[in-house]
Amino acid sequence: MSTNPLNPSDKSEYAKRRKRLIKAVGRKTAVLVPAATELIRNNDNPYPFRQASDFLYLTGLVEPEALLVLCPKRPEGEMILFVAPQDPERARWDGPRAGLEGARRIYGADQAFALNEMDERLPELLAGYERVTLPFADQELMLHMLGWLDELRQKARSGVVPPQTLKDLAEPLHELRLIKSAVEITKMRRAAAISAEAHRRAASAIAEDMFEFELAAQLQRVFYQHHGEPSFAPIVASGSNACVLHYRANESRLEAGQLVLIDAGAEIEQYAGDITRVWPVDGVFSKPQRAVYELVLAAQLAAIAEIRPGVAFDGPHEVAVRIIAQGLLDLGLVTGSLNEVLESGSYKRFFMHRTGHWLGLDVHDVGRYKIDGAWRELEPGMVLTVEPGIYIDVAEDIPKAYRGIGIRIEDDVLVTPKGHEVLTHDVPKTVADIEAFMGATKARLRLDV
Ligand SMILES: [Mn+2]
Repeated sequence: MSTNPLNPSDKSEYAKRRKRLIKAVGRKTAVLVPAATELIRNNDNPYPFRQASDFLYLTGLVEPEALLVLCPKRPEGEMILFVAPQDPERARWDGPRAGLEGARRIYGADQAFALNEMDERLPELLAGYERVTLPFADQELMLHMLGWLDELRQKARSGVVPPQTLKDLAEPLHELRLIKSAVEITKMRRAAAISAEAHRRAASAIAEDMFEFELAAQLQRVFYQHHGEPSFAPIVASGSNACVLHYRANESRLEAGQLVLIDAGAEIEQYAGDITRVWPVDGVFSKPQRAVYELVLAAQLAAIAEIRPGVAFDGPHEVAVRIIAQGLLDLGLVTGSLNEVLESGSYKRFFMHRTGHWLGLDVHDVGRYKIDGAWRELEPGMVLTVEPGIYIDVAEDIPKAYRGIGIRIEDDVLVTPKGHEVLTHDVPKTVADIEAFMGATKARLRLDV
């Protein structure tokens, strides 16, 4: 558990976010945001703790067993934290906690209470608010909420009016999280740069007969050396394993003549990077591999070029689909006219996912993609991935040369006021750059022996 104090600029950033949330939900609304609970991996042994992104976004506190309560206009202060009190006995085993004093001093709570006082104190905190906004997805908190409302209803006779409406926290909060602040963009640039460094390191280690998990280890070494961790389980997929979109076994051997697809990213200060690159095990693409690679790359570059404020979220995907559909026709993998391929969706046999997703505290970050049924427009401060792919199954009707080729190319892109910025630019991507990078690596390895 991290006990790092917040630096002063972060402290005011969290205060700003809480203010914005209060503004979004209205001053007659109380807000409840729970921390994540610790999960047991196996007997007595917890998973590494990861704070709930919503709670983290509003507090910076990385501890389980906590609840943030925002009570706008309350004379004693708007921000209340329920936390685990300091406990010397538990600190002996698990390290110190912020405690009630730390909740106030470090995290800026106006008042702090022990978490086990929650049931006793919540009804009085909520009394007088018209609405309560809380995560509907949290069943345990919802059950508590019903209990608190019940208690308030019983007191209603004595003139206290309980809140009449419950609203889901996800919508207002996730809209805020979708637009990244300057502080967040700085962190995301670092997550992107460290993710890129990890990909370069893994690529430089690629050699015939290596296991996929050995490459995963190269990636993770870089993440952990920067005090980060993987933002999701790394995918290292050689040969036709690359056609399994979420391949995680990572236990095949790399063979000469194959490609190896690596989809991995660092989580740094809780912000995710997410990069995919494809490398030839020998350092050189074969002609069919190169043809498919160039096609995906053309689609990816064109999709990135689409990104600017005012473009629909789907715009980059549509551009990528068109290029890939035409390319599949040129390769003879689909038949008909371009319009027929697009309308029938026959390209989806080889390109079956969307071109990207939001990126932030969560690798598949929050925020709606559509508003009232229509794709929303991109705005400055949004961060999304651009990751078209082609996955050619091993089947009788596929020319032998193309069977089992799986290619995805992914970068993280910030929408800027004038266009976009590719955060993950620092990994080779063109065929020439990849072959030069791997050639240089192999030359260096030859010198080593
Ligand atoms: Mn991704």
